[in-house]
Amino acid sequence: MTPDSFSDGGKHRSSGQAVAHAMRLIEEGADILDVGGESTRPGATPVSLEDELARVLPVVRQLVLQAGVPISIDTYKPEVMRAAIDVGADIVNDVRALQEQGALEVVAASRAGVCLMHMQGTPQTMQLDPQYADVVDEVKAFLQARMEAAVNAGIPEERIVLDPGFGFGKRTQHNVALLQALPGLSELGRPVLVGLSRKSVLGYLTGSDVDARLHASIAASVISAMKGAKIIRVHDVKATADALKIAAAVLSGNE
Ligand code: 7PM
Repeated sequence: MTPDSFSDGGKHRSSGQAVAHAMRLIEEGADILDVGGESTRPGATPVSLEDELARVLPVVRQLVLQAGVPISIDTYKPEVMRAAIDVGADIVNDVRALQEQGALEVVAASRAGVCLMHMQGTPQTMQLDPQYADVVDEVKAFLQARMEAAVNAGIPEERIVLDPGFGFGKRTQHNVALLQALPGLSELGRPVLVGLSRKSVLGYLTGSDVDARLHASIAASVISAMKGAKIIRVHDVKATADALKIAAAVLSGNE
């Protein structure tokens, strides 16, 4: 629901259009819908609380009634989390891993699930000069620490999923290292979520522009699944769902 959403370009800006698109994604095989009102694109300008609420709440409200799949709210603002949960959102997807003041408490006071994501820096500056001694160790330690903070705040471990945050303060080498090391993240004991769909790292590796990254995105989804990811966040649902059926067939009896 952002005018500058990097890969869908704000194509679904009116609530009606967004709901129609969401219903199509479900027909294509989406198991969860993630609704966001502030772009996390590198360098994107922040959105006011009022604008974000006005963008996402009508859509969340309608999808809760209509979608028949869990609805996730993509926000780092505790006020947006609470409002979305109040109208029926099931999951909080937070690129700041509940580090905003009051965010842990909002989720703890609800029955919502939460995705805790790693990011180095902020969306405004994260891609300027990402630096790690060991990206895999640092991401894993961060996710473990945030999971502990969440559990200490009263969020049961069973409600948490973990995400290395591909593209969020990472160079190609860091993204590739994290994908290679994905099985190690599952050792933290919670499902791992991966979002690589159409991202720049795929552009660097293929030379393809954002609107021509479907094949690279499919490859990334299949590799992620084979390396243990349980939730894959994508834009191209039908193609990904087909590809993941092959991965699932290979994985069955093997986990
Ligand atoms: C640059 C980085 C441009 C990221 C656009 C994006 C994720 C997410 C997004 C993710 C979780 C995009 C994004 N990516 N939430 N939100 N994990 N949990 O591709 O990887 O839509 S925004």
